[in-house]
Amino acid sequence: MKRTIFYLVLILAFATTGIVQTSAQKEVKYGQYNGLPRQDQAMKKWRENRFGQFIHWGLYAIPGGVWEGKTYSYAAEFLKSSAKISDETWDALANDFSIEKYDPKEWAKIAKNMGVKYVTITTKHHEGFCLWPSEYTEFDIENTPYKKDLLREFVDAYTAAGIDVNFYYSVLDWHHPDWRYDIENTEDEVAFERLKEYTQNQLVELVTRYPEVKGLWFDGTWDKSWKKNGLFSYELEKMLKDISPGLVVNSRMRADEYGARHFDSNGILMGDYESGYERRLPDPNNKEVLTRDWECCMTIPENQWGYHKDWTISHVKSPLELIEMLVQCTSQNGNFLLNFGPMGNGDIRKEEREVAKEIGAWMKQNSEAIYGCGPAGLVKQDWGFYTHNDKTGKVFMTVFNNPVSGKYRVRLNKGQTLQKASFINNQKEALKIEQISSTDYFVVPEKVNSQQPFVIILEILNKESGKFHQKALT
Ligand code: JFZ
Repeated sequence: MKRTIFYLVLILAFATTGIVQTSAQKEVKYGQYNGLPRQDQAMKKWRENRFGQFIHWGLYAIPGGVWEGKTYSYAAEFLKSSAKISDETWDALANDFSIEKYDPKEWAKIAKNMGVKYVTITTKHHEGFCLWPSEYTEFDIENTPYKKDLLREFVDAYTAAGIDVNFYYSVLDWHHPDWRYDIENTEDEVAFERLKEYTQNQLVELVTRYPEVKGLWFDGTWDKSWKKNGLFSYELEKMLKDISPGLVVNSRMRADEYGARHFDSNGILMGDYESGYERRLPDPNNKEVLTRDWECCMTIPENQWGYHKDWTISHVKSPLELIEMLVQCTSQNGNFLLNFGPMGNGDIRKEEREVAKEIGAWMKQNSEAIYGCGPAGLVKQDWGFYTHNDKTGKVFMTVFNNPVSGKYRVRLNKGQTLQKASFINNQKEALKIEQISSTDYFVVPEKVNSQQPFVIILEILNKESGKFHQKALT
């Protein structure tokens, strides 16, 4: 009896604190309004692209993390704040933005050879400097020695190379007098209203001036001021999509009316894809990410987005590490956006050229395992990652870890058989297969290249339908 009373009291206590009601849905007015995942052509293209290039370029590329002889190890695009540089001094950098080595056609060629299908460029980062001639500010490319619209040249060059162009835009703006971290009084409120107008004007300007743009990548949206303006970001997303149908927008743009970001207060993703994987990847066994679109953005050094002169201050990822990340993202339904920070003179540093070249060489052989691919719905094995092309039904195993036994385990789902395994670059020749049980096999190649990740294509047949493996079977 005592125990029953004890439990009753416990239940009552939880009920009144609301803990037992965590599953209750809140009414969210400014949350997601599209059905997700989006299945229109523009979104399908975004998803099939899988591999993109991020470009962080602005005035911060000129000092490159070094100020008055001192090297600042924190992210170079934050130098104004790390080195406590005054607005005046920073803004004067625009006079030195002559970018005499800027050659967008060459940039596009480097990107194309690396194998990316899309690019996302910072039109305005936190410093507030605009890479396009904006009607709404003087702090832009027009007022530099370069004068010309570098963004137009960029969009043209990348578009001609068949690479989809997306714009990054930071709402947070250190240059704009009306930007506020929080809204604490009427003065802040009035100022932030002007900032909202500026933001909207510039974004409308961008999607109108550059109708080729495929997507917007918002940043600097974590401040209280923005979080208090859920309705505004909700309406802005709609407005921009009306002007530019098909536009793909990241989850970082929005906050709902309760200030929840990326996911609304009911846990529903906002925007079209999740953009929270920043310099990190999901756990390889995370199944939740398979249900939605997402993108991981990655730096080559530890944490440098803008150009930093000294890359010896942190670990610099090798092309092999980056290829592994790209394959992992694909295997878990995500895109991989690899960052480049061009130099203040417009050149691409040699380390980045080298990375691009090596990834490109790998992609030339193996990109069939990336483009248009996604999760395979098979149990992950230690040798690496499976990817799968829904259209062809092909399954790819990309090997990063060679087993000492020389045997590569494959575990199928019930009702499937492994018909054939072959190297991606020699599909006529079948590799030896040993069946271990009704679901498990070993693929046993005679010889492997242990210097590079390699791809084996599997033909998996579903016994009942006679069709090749489909992801939906899982
Ligand atoms: C932001 C920027 O501050 C940075 O300069 C760069 O542009 C990057 C792509 O985005 O940095 C972030 C944003 C979000 C997180 C971390 C750094 N985050 O969610 O952990």
